[in-house]
This record gives sequence, C-alpha cells and structure tokens, in this order.
Amino acid sequence: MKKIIIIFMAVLCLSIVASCSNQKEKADTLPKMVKVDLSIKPDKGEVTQPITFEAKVTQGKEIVKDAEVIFEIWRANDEKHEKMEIKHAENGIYRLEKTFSREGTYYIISHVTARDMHNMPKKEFTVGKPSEPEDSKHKDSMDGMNMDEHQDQDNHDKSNKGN
Ligand SMILES: [Cu+2]
Repeated sequence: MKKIIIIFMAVLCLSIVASCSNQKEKADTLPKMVKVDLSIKPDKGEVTQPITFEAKVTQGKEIVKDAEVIFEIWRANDEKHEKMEIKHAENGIYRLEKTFSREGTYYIISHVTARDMHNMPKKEFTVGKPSEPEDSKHKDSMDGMNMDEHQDQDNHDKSNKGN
C-alpha cells in the first residue's frame, strides 16, 4: 500500500512540474510589449523655432512601421488639445516638426496603437519662458495602458477606424 502511495505522489509531482513548464512556455510566446520612445528636440525651444517630435515604435527587436500614431499637444492649463495623426517616416520613427508662437510650458502625449496594444508616453517641453505647469499626479512618462488616464480611447478608436 505504501508503495502505491509513493508512486502516486511521484506521478503527481511529475505532472505538477510538467504543467508548470507548460505555463512557462506559454508566457514565452506571448507577444512582446510595444515600446514607444518619445523624444523632443530641443525640449527647451524658442518661439518660431521649429521643434521636432519623434516617436520610435518597437516591439522586442523589431521596428513597427504600421502603428497608428496620434500626437496630442497642448499648452499647460489650456483646454484645447491639438491632435494630429502622424505618418510613419522611416525605421519605426513617426515625426512631427512644429513651431510655436506662444511661450510657455507644453505637453505632448504620443498615443500609439499597434499589434492590439496601446502605449501613450507623455512628456513636458517649454517654448521660451515656462508657464505654470499643470499639477500632475502622474510621472512624465507612463507606459502601458490605463483607462482612467485615457478617456479619449473611444474617440480615437472611432475616428481612426477605416482609414
Ligand atoms: Cu492614448
């Protein structure tokens, strides 16, 4: 009887080990996060001098050329947020060059949708003399998806389907 129990325990242990390694395999084959590297040059600009915004989109080691990229730009504490769809330039880079006529502190969010994932880093930049910043509870750059921070999800879903 004892032998049977020992054999039974051994089989049980083996099957637990087997199922654990199965799970690990599954995790390895999950798609990698879409990464967005947002850069602003220069991030301390001057009035009427162009500022270049670049979002580099990658997934693992791959560059992503077919992402849907929307830049949202606004002056701190301004109600109006400008949104622009940005076309792929080269090497997974989505680029916008823009000049500003008003001094102040500004923000940009690059909304990136690719491979069924959404990533929307936010950054601050200034044009001339900084203005009063928005007091923000969150950090400069948020990775991943957070619905609370992102009330426009439905909007950009609707406006961008089918083009
Ligand atoms: Cu977004």
